[in-house]
Amino acid sequence: MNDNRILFIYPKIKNKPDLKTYAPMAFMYIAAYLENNNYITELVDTRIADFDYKILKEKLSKNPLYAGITAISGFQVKDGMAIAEFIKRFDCNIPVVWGGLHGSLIPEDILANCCVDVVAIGEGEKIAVDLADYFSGKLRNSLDEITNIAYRKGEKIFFTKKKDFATLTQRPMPAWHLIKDNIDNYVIDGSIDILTSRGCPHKCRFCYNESYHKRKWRGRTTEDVLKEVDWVASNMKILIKKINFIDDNFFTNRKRALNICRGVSKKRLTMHVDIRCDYVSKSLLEEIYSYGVNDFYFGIESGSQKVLDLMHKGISVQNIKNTIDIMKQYVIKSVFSFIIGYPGEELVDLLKTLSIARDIYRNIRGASILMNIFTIYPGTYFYNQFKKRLKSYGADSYNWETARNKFWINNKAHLESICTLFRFLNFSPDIIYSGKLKKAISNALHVISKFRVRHGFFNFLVEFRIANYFIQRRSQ
Ligand code: B12
Ligand code: SF4
Repeated sequence: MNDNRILFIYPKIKNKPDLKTYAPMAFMYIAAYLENNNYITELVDTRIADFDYKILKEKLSKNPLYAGITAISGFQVKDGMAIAEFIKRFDCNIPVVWGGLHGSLIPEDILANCCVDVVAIGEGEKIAVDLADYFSGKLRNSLDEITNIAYRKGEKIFFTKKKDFATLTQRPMPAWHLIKDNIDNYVIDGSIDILTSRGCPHKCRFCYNESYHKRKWRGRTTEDVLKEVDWVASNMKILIKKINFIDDNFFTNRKRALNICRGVSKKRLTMHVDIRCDYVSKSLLEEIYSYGVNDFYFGIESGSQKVLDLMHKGISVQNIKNTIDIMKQYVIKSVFSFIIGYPGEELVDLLKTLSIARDIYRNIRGASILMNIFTIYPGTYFYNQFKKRLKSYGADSYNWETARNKFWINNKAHLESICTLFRFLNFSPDIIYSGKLKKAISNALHVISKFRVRHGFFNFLVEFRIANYFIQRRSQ
């Protein structure tokens, strides 16, 4: 076994590779810590197009201390399991460590696969170093001495002591230098991801935050963030034009967020931010726009106050309307995201949501609408309520997507057609078909979706039902 090398693997997000993807943030944060402790880290990112199992074999032949796999709920877990099995078939002595949100929230599901030895629960920086010390035999005689993990010994699963999350100050900068040569894979139209904080003080019932971060928000200092932005903008072979803040809630501390935006503007970069509608005001948007924030994401979720309240979203329909009114004055890129099919939503609520979506489409230039059917993710309110039932539908870590059985919805086909309609409206790249006939059909559906949204015709969506059938068949 190599005494100081750790291999980190990102499984695929969907059953085909992406041309470009999000920066491997978990890897970079963890690698920085490992490097500080004299370990060498290597990355295999299967999400990107040129991945081949040969690459994985080659890295495994170097006998890493352990192989770390990261995954969020969905296909990535399924692919991660296949990778864990591949590793054990290649060399059953290489320990497999699993991390990320999904495993942190339901570690026992992950450890049900005997190819995974340890699950890191929560933040991984310290755990990764502790495990490296353990597997190299340098420190610690037993896994029990490492906090925040679950591990399997034979048939039994053990949980070690829990420790609270640490602060985000005085940490090494994420190890961008390790992906510098492959940065082309992670820069989308000149924009690069930066994470400035973790957690969120709100308690939306569909979100992992309440159970994972316990409503605690931790931010990095403005200076620390700007140092990273500076490094990234100056050291990449690709011209970086925009910073994509991927925080759960960037504006939790408004003063800090504004200082960061002001600082980034001095570096002549533009920015993308997510912002809650109850935080929005004309003066705030004007100020951040003047700093170069020209790309927004708003979690609208629903046009019905009743559903917003059921979600514990903590915003009002009036907040949403104000946001829309302000955004009507700009011609900038913005995404408005909706959830339909939430438990308790009735037809009248759905119609309110569609009416808001229509208003956005008709009046905000540069806006895209994301319409998704509610999915129950681990660690959320409904997961705890319906755990048994979800499992009986096969919604386990191996095949999370079967949670899409959505047993609480009785008009599923109609809701799916609505989502498909909005995908065609945006012309999402993943539904543009190749081939002349397919492209012509796609174009026609795009035109029909525009017409339907403009005039508010959301009944008898036969054409999108048929499209849906083919899209689902294609992705199987
Ligand atoms: C980038 C991103 C993506 C990327 C892919 C990320 C990836 N892993 O490949 C894309 C855009 C593809 C994506 C897609 C989706 N995403 Co997303 N995404 C994010 C985002 C914005 C940032 C993730 C990130 O890099 N975080 C920063 C790093 C540092 O944190 P981390 O990954 O948790 O890693 C830490 C620990 O978990 C741990 N750790 C992680 N891995 C490992 C491995 C080892 C070995 C160890 C020891 C430790 C460890 O240590 C790390 C450092 O402390 C988060 C929001 C957020 N702010 O986190 C949402 C988030 C993860 N996404 C979410 C969702 C819901 C989705 C979608 C389902 C959305 C949708 N409706 O389609 C899809 C999934 C699609 C699919 N087919 O499955 C949810 C949570 C989902 C869940 N339960 O896992 C989040 C939290 C957003 C939210 N607030 O709801 N996403
Ligand atoms: S505001 Fe966003 S990040 Fe915070 S709990 Fe709600 S959905 Fe999650």
